[in-house]
Amino acid sequence: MAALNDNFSKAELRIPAGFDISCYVNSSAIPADQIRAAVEHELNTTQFIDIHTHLFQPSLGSMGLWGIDELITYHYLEAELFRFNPITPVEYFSLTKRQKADLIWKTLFIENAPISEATRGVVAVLNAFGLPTSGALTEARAFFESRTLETHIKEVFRLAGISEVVMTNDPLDPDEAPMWEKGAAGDPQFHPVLRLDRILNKWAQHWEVLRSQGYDVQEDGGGKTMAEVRRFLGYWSNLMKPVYMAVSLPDTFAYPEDSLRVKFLTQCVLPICRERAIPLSVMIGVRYLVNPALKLAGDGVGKSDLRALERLLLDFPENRFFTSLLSRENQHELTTYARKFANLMPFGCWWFLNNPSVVEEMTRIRLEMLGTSFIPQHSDARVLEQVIYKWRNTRRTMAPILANTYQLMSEDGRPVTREDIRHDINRLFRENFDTFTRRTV
Ligand code: RAT
Ligand code: ZN
Repeated sequence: MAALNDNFSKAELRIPAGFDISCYVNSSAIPADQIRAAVEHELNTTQFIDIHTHLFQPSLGSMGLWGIDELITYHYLEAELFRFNPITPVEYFSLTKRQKADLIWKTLFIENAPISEATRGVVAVLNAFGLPTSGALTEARAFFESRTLETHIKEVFRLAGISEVVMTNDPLDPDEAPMWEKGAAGDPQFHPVLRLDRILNKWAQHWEVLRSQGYDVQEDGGGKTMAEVRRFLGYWSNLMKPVYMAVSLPDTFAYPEDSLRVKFLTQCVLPICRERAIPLSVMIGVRYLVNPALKLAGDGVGKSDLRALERLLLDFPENRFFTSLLSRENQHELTTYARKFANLMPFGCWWFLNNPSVVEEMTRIRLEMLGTSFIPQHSDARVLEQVIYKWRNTRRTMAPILANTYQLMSEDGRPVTREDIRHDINRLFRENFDTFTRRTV
């Protein structure tokens, strides 16, 4: 019998009782009517690597969010609250966390059926832990309060079918940075990423912070600024040992351009990435705070001119770029660029794109144009338990897409084997990340 992952029961793997899995254990062709089950089996038994989240290793203390009130006050749900409840953002943000959660729960889960992607996610998490999905939150709150973080993380990862997550670590976050400097212990389940938004997007508000730390930088980027920012990034790379560096960029991102952002990018970030042999992740297409009153929920999306990315890929062939774009309209173009530039790794269906209809479209385009040479999804989880529903949804959306792909291949004359499916899923959800980051595994 195939070596089923011990972490999954047969029921969890959705293998019907009496189902013949012998075609999975040798390299014989899988019959057409069993391709879908074979794909589901491999998706369910492969432990994915979650390549971009906002989760934190336990040694970073209260940075890491988890539990029912955090799940319900996720900013994706805050944005939905204002569509259904007349409360103003000012009134809402003056509430305590628990009051906010109660209001969102009442509005989006009790007075209305939770049919949106983000609301269904909370339901799926409650369901995964056997908690009530309607009515009062009392039992859910008591359950999460009774958990100890380390064992809870293990259980959450097991339910999500992931082995590791990649964090987002900001060296200019006044809460986070001191913990790294005090020597926060590393964790094999959480990989650091050096996030650059405050340097590349908000230099005017942060140059003095660097200066106060002893870096000889100037607001206009003159003098020793470039060398000093390189020194800053080198210091933080030594401290965090990031698997890559990352930045989110506006839809208006331009390159080449006579701007401080582009100077920092080309004279500081890309050289350090080359020196350390790590990729840079560029996430392009955010329209920051289109509605500032909504705070974290206030960002929007804009279509980008990808000639900027094209020039970066062309000018820096020795750098590797993970890329995720926020606009649906940019996705086909990005996939085409990946066919031109091997130093580009498209990843994920980011933020407003992480809905089954769009994920399906994007994934089909990518598979048809790139085979398995991309990374289909990341969770972007901000609250620990979100990985359970986000990865469940990914598996659910992927299964028919991949099954259809193999079906077409078989119809065209190349039978599909269990090894093909296992190899491809492993490549999509693990190996492409390991290879692109040149991680030794
Ligand atoms: O998806 C999100 O939660 C956004 O708010 C952003 O954090 C985005 O994912 C990012 O990394 O900038
Ligand atoms: Zn993110």
